[in-house]
Amino acid sequence: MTSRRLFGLALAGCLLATGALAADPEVLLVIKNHRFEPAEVKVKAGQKIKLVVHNQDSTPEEFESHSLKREKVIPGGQKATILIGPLKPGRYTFFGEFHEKTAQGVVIAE
Ligand SMILES: [Cu+2]
Repeated sequence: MTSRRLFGLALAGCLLATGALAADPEVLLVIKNHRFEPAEVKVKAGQKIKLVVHNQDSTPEEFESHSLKREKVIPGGQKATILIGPLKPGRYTFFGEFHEKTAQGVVIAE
């Protein structure tokens, strides 16, 4: 096999690997002024989702959801990735445990 052909195969392998990663959709959630933006996140049911939570406040927040069975502290100014799903169709509420009065949101899987 020529080296050019080997290179071609390696490239095809990379593209396939990238495709596999892209299969888990990413949803960006921002925390700002102790609120989640957006407060309502729509996702596809039956699929794994990467929630990327960017805490733009200077204080830490804890993403917490009983229905999603997740909790994670995100320091001020930091990002955290939270893997959820695959979810059945429905509503999954979450909140910021450190600012529960204002930091409220819901993941809607459909
Ligand atoms: Cu907690």
